[in-house]
Amino acid sequence: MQLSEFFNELWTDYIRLSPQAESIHELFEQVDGPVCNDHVAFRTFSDSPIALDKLQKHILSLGYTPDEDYDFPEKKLNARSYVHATAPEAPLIFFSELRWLELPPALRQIIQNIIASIDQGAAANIDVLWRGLLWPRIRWQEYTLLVEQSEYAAWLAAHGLHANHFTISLTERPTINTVASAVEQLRSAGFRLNKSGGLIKGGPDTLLEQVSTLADVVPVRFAAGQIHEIPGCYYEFAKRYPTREGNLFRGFVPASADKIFESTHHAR
Ligand code: OOG
Ligand code: NI
Repeated sequence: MQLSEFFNELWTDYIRLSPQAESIHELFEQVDGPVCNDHVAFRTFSDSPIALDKLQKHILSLGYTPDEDYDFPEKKLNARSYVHATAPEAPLIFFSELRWLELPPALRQIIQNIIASIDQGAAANIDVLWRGLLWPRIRWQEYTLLVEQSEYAAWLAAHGLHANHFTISLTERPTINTVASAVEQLRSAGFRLNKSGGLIKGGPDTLLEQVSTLADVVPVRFAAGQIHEIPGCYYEFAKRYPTREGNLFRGFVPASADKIFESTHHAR
């Protein structure tokens, strides 16, 4: 599959869970011209037919190479970033997976049931990355149980596989070229931002400066025909700084990422 086709498929799927992204994209293009993506991110379950080691082949087939591995002990996540081997302008990819075996027994049981219903061949085709649910809709009560201890688990169990955010690169934009100016644009247009750990994550010292919206709240169907409004997907904005060698930093910053994950948390 062509890179452009891949990102088009992801975007079409993503904006259904984050209608705000379409408006924001349009706003940024009106002010400042075409948008470049810094990265997109995915979430999945470890130890399953859709674990990262089963899905990675699709990322590699697009020409990406693994760059760095990350660990988020509190959220019980592994993550890996990917850079494109030959197209430096291609967005980076950030892929995390939940180490669900480390969750308390009641939650583990819910996820075990989900995973047991995933087809063994579910990861065969690349479209698995935007297929959404690969299991029957969970019950609302299961969702609320998951949310209490792992917002990530609840999000993934309710939505399935999607790009959970796109990220507008601010690095080379003509005018909205700082995170502060992006914040100003977003705030005056009335979008709610993720303030967990502080509004702006990182800066020149970490070589990556980020801000993200709070996920749109979208109606989702649960088992027994119940519909509830829960956080869907969000939009991120990132500025990268050059390393001492003079190349733009291509990594992620664990302390910042830990808080960016919370863009899909329920408002408390
Ligand atoms: C990924 C959060 C981390 C970043 O840029 O640090 C991240 C997620 O929400 O799945 O994207
Ligand atoms: Ni991100």
